[in-house]
Amino acid sequence: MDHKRILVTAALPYANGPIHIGHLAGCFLPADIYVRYQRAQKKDIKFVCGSDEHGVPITIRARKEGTTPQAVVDKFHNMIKESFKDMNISFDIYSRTSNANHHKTAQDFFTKLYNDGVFEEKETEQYYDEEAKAFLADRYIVGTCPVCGNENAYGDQCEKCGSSLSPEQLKNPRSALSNATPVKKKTKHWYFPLNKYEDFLNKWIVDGKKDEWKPNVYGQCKSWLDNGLQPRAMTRDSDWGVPVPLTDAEGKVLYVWFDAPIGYISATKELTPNWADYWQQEDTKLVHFIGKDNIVFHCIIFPSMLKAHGGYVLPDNVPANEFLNIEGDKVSTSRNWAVWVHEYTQDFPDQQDVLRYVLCANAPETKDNDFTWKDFQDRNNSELVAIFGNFVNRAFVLMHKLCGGKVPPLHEDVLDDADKDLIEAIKAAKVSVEHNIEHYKFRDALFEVIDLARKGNKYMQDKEPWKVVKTLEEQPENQKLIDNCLHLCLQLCANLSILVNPFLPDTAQKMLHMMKVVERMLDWENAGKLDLLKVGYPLRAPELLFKKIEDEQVAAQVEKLHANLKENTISKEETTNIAPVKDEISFDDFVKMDLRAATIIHAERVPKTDKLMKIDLDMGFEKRTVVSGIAEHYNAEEIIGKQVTVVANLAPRKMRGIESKGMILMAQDDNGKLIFVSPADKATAGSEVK
Ligand code: B3M
Ligand code: ZN
Repeated sequence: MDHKRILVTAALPYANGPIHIGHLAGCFLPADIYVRYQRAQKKDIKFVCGSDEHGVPITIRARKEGTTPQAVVDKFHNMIKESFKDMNISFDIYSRTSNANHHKTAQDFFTKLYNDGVFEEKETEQYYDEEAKAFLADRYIVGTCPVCGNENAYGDQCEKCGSSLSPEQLKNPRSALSNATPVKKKTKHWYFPLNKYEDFLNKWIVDGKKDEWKPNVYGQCKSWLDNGLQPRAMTRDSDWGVPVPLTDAEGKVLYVWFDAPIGYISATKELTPNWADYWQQEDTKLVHFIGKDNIVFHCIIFPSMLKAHGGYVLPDNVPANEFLNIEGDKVSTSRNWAVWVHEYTQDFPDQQDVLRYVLCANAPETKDNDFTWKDFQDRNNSELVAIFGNFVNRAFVLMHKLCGGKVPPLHEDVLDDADKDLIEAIKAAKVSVEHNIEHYKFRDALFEVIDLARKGNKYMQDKEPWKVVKTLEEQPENQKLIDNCLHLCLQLCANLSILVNPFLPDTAQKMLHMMKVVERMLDWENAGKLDLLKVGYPLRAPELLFKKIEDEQVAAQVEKLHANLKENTISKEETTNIAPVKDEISFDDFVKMDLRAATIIHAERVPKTDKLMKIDLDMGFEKRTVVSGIAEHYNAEEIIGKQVTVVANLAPRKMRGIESKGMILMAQDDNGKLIFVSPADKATAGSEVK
C-alpha cells in the first residue's frame, strides 16, 4: 500500500535509571536514522517517545531510597531527556506517562474495552503484606521450595531446581518488601483474553508479515502463537500507576504493559491536533523500534488491544534489535557494567557523531554484538578520520591551492573512465543507501556511505592533481584535468553530506557550512546529482570533521568501566538471592549422586505454561526426556546442541503429564537469568561428571 504518512515510535525507556549505549543501539539510534532519512525525503512523518514511569521496579526503588515514585521518575525523566538531546535523537515529542493527558488516554482506552465487554473479570486470592500494605507480585514473595528445599525460592519459580511454582506452593512464605509473613486476601482483576485473538494474530503475522519482518521478530511471534496464548491480567494492586477507571477498583492500577504502549498514542495527541490521522487512517505506516525483550508486547499484546478497541492502524513493521554487550560482557545495571550516555557526552563533548557512527556500524541488528573501546577508537581513527574526514579535507585544501578557492568547471571533452566510474559510484550509492534504510538495514547503509568516501580517496590518489600541477608550465591544458578531478571531488563531498546526514547530523551541518550552502541541499532528492555546487562558487576553508582518539583516552574509559564495577559490593537484594550453604554431607552421600554430561537434541515449550521446556537429551547410553523450568530464559531453537550436566539417577517425576527423568543443572547470572552448567570443552555424552 502507498502510505501517506509515517508514525515512528521508539520504546519508552523506564524512568528508573539513566540510559546507556545499549539503549541507544537497541532502538533510539536506528529510529532516529530512519526518521531523519524520511524527513529528508519530505515525508509526512512524526517521531514520538517518552518516559515509561509506571511499574513495580519504580516503586521498589522509591521505597529503597526513602522517597516517592514521582520523585524517582522526575529525576530520571529529565536526565534521560537531556541525554537524548545531547545525542541528537530528534523526537518530535518526548513525553511521559505520569502526566494527566496520558492517564486520561489510557483510562479512556480501558473504558472502551470494558464497555465493549472485552475483559474477563476474575477474583483470586493473592498474598498481601500487611506491613507494607501491598499485594505482592510473584517476585516479591520468597519461601521454601517444596521440591528441593531451597529457602529462597520465588513465588513463580525456584531458581535452584528450576521448578515452576505458584506462590501458594511455597512453604514459610515471606514478603521481600518487609520480611513479614503475608496473608491471603481476595482480589479482583480484569483479564484480556489473548486466546481469543489467536486467529487474528495468525492471519496478520504468520500469513501477512513473515517475509517483511526481521527473522528474529517473526520467529518469536511464531513460537508464542504455536504455544497458545492465555488471558493476561491487565490490572494490578498498587498505588502507583494509572488508576483503573471503575468504581469498584480502589487501589488498582493498569498493568504497566497495558498503559505504556498507549503512551505512544498520548504522546501523539500532545504533539498534534491531527493525532488521529496518524493512528486511525489506514494509509499511515506505523513503525515500532524496540529491543528484542519487548517483541511480545509490541507484536502480540498491543496489536490485540488495538484490534479489540477498533479503529486503529496496526504496526507495519517492528524492527527489533538484539543486545549490545560491553567489552565482552552483558550489560548489567546492578553491577554498573555499562557505558552511560550522560557520562559519554561529558567525556567526549562534541563527539556525538563518533558514538552514533560506532553504534550504527556495530549495531546488533541480527545478533548480539559487542562494544569495545578499542573498536570505538579504531573505527574513529581508521574510518571517520582516515577515510571520510581525510577525503573531505583534501578536496577542500586542494581546491583552495589549485583552483583559487572556487568550484572549478567540468570539462566534458577530457572526461576519462575514472571520472565516469566515480559519477556512476555516486549515483549507485544513493540507490543502495536508500534501499538499505528503507529495509531497516542501517549498518549496510552506513557502510555504503563510507565506501563512497573510500572510492573518493582512491580516485584522488590515482589522479594526483598535486603532481599534475607541476606539468602546467609545459602543458597548460592539463589544468582541465585538475579542474575535473576537484570538480568531481567537491560534488562528491556535497553528496556525502546528504548521505551521511541521517547518521551523523552534526557532520552534515559542518559540511554545509564549509560549502556555504543552505539546509535545503540536504533534501534526499539531491542525492546522486552532480551539479550541487555551482561552478565558480567560492567555498570556505576546510574545518576538521573528526579528530583522532588517543590511546590514553580509551585506556581511561576501560579503567573507568572496571573501577565502577560493583563486583564485590554485593547489594542487599543480591544477598537475599544467595542461599546459605546447606548442612554438611559425607563423601558417600556425594557419590550417590550420578552426574552425567549430555547433549540437548530437541526442545519445545510445554504448551500453556510460561516456564516449562520439554528437553530431549542424548545421554550416550540412552535418550531421555527432562522437563526444566527455563522457558522464560531460552527459546527452544537456541539450546539445541548445547551440552549440559544432568543428575541422572534422580527419581522420575511427572510434570504436566510429562515424565521427567533427571534434572539439568543450572546456575544464575547477575540478571537472574538461568544459565546452563555446561562442560567447558566438548564432553562425551554420557560421561560421568565427578
Ligand atoms: N518500558 C522498556 C524496556 O523494556 C519498556 C518499553 C515500553 S514501550 C511501550 O526496556
Ligand atoms: Zn527448588
